[in-house]
Parts: sequence; structure tokens; C-alpha cells
Amino acid sequence: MSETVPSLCQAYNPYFPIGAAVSPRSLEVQRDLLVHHYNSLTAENCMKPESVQRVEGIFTFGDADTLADFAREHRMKLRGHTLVWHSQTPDWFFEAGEGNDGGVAEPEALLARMEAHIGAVVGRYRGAVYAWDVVNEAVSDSGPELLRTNSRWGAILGDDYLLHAFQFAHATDPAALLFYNDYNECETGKRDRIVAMLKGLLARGAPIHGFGMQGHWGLSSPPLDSIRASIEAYAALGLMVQVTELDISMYEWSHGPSDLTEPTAEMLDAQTKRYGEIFAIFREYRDVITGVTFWGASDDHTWLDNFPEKGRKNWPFVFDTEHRPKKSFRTILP
Ligand code: HAH
Repeated sequence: MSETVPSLCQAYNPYFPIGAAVSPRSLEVQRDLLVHHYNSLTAENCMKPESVQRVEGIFTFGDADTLADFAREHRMKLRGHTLVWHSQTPDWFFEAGEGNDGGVAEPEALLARMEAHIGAVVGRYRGAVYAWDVVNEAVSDSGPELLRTNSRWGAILGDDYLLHAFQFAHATDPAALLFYNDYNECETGKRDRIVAMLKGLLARGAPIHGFGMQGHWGLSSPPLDSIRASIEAYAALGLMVQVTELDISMYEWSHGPSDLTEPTAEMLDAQTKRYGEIFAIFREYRDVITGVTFWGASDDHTWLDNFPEKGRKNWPFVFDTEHRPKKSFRTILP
């Protein structure tokens, strides 16, 4: 099948690498598709703290190694996701040690755990992972505060925790590109907070090289003008921009449950048009965009099947559930 279909990443060679988020299972079931169309991979889950250090001091790198081996074998780039995050991180990071059950970790203890975690994970994939999402989703959705108030990293360490995370990552692998990554990155209020937060980090000399626009978008939002303005705002900081988790949901955020087992023709048409417009913008900004990664590879597997509605099937990619190119595939070819 894939022989007759032009390779997406080859078509994008003059622009930027094309990536997919994967799991050990998707490396098997989506293997041919991945090898033909993608030249960059991100770990959807298997490099997160809860996957690699569920118990303090006991590192489980099996799945992440499988992914790193696959990327090396197929000469694909590899992005690391993610080191410091308020979610999918075991509770023990934030708890006091033995003898103080139920207590909260001292700042010194949490900082030491951060350093040990980053040192072990970044160290293991030095030379394999070329870019890390060092901190994920630290900025507040609503304001007026810049940083989200429900992060235990921030509650225990204060706002400095971001600076420390970037410094530890840089000390471990000085050659790695270090990213701050976030969602709702095109919404004006949040964009302003992200920019302000990044300016603060840069002013304090943080070794940060890029901003990751997650790109969890819908059929009509964010508006194209906001996408454009956001790329420009982040690039104006002197950072490279990557789209790190792209998917185009068939449903508005507020849409409730649905029983659809296939996308409607209207959905597919709207998605096709939208993908065409969005990739035209990405190509326009090829000087600052150094990668575009989908948060999956084809419609048979997407986190959106369970978010924000559990069990609601979604079809957010340019390849269908059988790995065949959708109409949207043709419209994104340059
Ligand atoms: C992302 N959060 C995470 O970065 C990724 O690690 C996870 O696998 C899936 C999505 C996105 C997100 C959102 O768009 C809205 C609210 C919370 C989280």
C-alpha cells in the first residue's frame, strides 16, 4: 500500500521533520506507516516520570529503550517527553520520606529528586534524544497568576522549579535542545502568560531553546489568525518553535458524548480544509518551525478517544483507522 503513496516526511524534507507520538504497541501495529511517512518520533507515555521511575530509585527503561532502538534503526529523530510535569508523576516525588508519613517533601529533597530523575533519564538517552520537553504545562489556564496553582512542583519549590529543571537537563546533555511545552498556546490570555513566563526564564539565563506548541486543535478553533500570531509571538522571543502534539478533533470542546462509529462527510470535509490551511501556515513559517509532530500516527489510536469524553471515537489524523491516507493527506502535501 504505502509504496504508491508519496512519503509525507520526504515531501516535507525542505521544510521540517514530521513526527508521530508512539508506544511500543504502535511501533508494531503502525510499523509500515511510521517508517514510510514519519522521520521523527515522540514517546506518547513511556518516557514520563510514572513510566520510568514509578518507585524512587528504580528505573524502568524497557519501553523507552524499545522506542530509542526503533528510532536509531530507522534513522528517525527522537523527542523526549517529558521530565517535569504536574501530571503522570508518582506521588512519592512530593512526599516526605520514611518516618514522616503523610508529610510533604522538603524543598531540598524534591530538588534532589528532580536532579536525580533528570540526570538518569536525560543521561540514558544522551545522543539518542535530540530534544526534550523539559517542563510540560506549567502555565495557568486562567490567570491572573502566571503559573498553575495545582502543581506540587511549584507549591514546594516555588516558581524557581522551571529554572532548575532546565539547568539540570542542560548540565546532563549540553547538546540537547530544551523545550517548554504547553496547550491552549494560541488562546490570547494564555499565550501572554506563556510569553511572560518564558521571558522571565530567559532573563535569568535559563538554557531553553524552544517552545513546543502542543496543537490540540479543533475544526474551527483556534482561528488561523491566532495560530499565526502565536507562532510569531513565540519566535519573537528568539526561540525555535515546534508543533509537538498536533491533532484536529472532530468535536468542539463542549460537545458531549457521541455514538458515531465513523466520521461524517461534513466532518471529513471540514477537517481536510482545516489541515490544508494549517500546514500552509506551517510552511510559511519554515524559518522558525523546526518540527511538526502529530500526537499519534493514524485514526486507529488517539488519546482523544478518551478525552475529554471517555469512549467517544475521534478521527484526528491524516491517515484513517486502516492507515490509508485521508483527503486531508493530499491537502497537506506541499
Ligand atoms: C497533553 N496534554 C500531554 O502533553 C500529553 O503528555 C498527553 O499524552 C496528552 C496530551 C493536553 C491537555 C489538554 O489539551 C487540555 C487539558 C489537559 C491536557
